[in-house]
Amino acid sequence: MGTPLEEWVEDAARKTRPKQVVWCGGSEAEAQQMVETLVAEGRTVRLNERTYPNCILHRSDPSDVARTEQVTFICSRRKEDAGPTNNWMAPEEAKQKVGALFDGAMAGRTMYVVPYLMGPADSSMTRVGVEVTDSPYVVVSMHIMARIGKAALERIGKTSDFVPGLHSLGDLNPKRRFVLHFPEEKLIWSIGSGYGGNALLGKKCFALRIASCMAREQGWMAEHMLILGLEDPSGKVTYMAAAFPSACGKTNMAMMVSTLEDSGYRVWTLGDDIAWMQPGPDGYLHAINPEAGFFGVAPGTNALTNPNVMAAVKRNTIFTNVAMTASREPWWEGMTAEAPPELTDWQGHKVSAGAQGPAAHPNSRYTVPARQAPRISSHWKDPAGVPISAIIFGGRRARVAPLVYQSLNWQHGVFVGAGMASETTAAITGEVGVRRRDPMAMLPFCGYHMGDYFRHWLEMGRRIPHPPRIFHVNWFRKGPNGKFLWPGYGENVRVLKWILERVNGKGLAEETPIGFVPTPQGLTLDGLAISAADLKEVLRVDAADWQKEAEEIGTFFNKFGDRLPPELRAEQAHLTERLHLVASAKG
Ligand code: SAT
Ligand code: MN
Repeated sequence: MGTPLEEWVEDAARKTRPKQVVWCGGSEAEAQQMVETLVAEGRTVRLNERTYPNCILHRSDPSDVARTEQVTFICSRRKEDAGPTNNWMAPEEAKQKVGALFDGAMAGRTMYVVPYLMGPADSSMTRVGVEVTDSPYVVVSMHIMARIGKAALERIGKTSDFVPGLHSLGDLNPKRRFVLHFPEEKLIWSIGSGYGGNALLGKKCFALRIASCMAREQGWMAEHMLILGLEDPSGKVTYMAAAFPSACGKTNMAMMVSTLEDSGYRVWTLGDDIAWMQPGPDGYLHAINPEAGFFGVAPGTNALTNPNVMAAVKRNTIFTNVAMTASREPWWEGMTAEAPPELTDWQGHKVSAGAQGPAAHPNSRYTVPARQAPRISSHWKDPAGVPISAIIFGGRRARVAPLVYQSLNWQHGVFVGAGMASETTAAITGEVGVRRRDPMAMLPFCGYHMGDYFRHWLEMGRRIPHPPRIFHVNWFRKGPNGKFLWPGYGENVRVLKWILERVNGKGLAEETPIGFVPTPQGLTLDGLAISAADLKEVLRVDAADWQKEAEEIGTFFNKFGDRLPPELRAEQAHLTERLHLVASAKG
């Protein structure tokens, strides 16, 4: 009898029948070996070794370029435990149907066994996973995104205390693509895709969907949040976690180059996508970044919008589905004002100037080690995590939501997060720009009934003696001319500065029906070219718009039936009441 891990790996091999099984230790030599394999497969090229040392460009199958939510399932025993926002499949049915696809799926291929840690090796908040996969691209990506090898194996030892994830490319046919989560067993099965969150099982599948279930059982939180530190002129760093849907700028925000550096406000990077948080002995909510790398959206990134990202991706980086210049450098829309004269597009075709459509896929990505972020915080691997003073929710909203507002208290903050909405992006397969409710940016990632998830949030608030203050931001509001009202990127530090002041009981604000909104004087605006009219508009709370918003949130809440915590229904009623009062005072 082997250990539970050995037995599970043997089982996986018996089912998928690979020609060989290779255990991955995470060494640099192994990574290089995998790159050789990838290059030989023909969809991967090495980039310019002089300007982009140790960087590769991988071109995915054209039908496999983003997460596919419609084939992502929560396979809980009872349907109602998956809730109304998840696709559900009965575990037995899932194992039969998708198990058949796994039969012999790795025939002729190598099965790689990737043991990995989510979190620093010495943290009590860290958890372990093992992914078996037949994709060398997944292995090289996991090398960057997680901590692989010995430390993970040591932690597992003879126990069964790991989250197993079985992954195969299958035949890459979208019709035979499934991403399955078994929350009771803490097991992941994914087949038919090699892209991002569908295939790097440590990321959304484990660190969010499965971890959200563990967190609820064990009294912590697994959230779709970046983590950053804002240093003030005294040198003190205040930590914040922010939840935005995919491709709304989390990586850019976490790696922001503050435009207020000269006056002593600097942003330190800790994480760009996922935060695991637990109350610490000091009574604060502490956060770790379970990942070790960033999987960021490339298009739009440039030396002006985010010099830190541009510097970070200059070496040891995997680019996926970006374009390539004649000198074998990566390129994407928005990187330079004009496209280079000769380009190879994301599918490997030569394109000439004026060609139709983008040369880089809109969801093209860079995968970069976190340690390469120029402003990586010295605490990013702190086993105790960092104390979080502010939680920030945000989305893409062309209208309605002001630049920033602060919730009245934790319960109201949970309501703000639960009612969040955003316009969809290229990070998921489907139509772009459609507004959808995306509570806490967890709609596609919560592994259980979202009504229970809201309840868990309320419960956590009661258990944290010094809970973070909760805010909402919107960098994407547009004026009547369709232009963004706020410059965004490094200028967003001005909003963070106000948040910092509010956390410290300062910061000028007006109390509105939706919460505290900065007064125009409350924001530090020196050096910023924004007209008084635009500023007013970006901060405006329109009672009529918000009445509609409140109504829509109410309708959305109906989905959750009697699992919706009554506190949230009450918050929605209070908001409606406050809006009514303001409207009638004006009317
Ligand atoms: O593909 S991922 O899920 O890793 C990226 C995202 O959609 O947030
Ligand atoms: Mn994400």
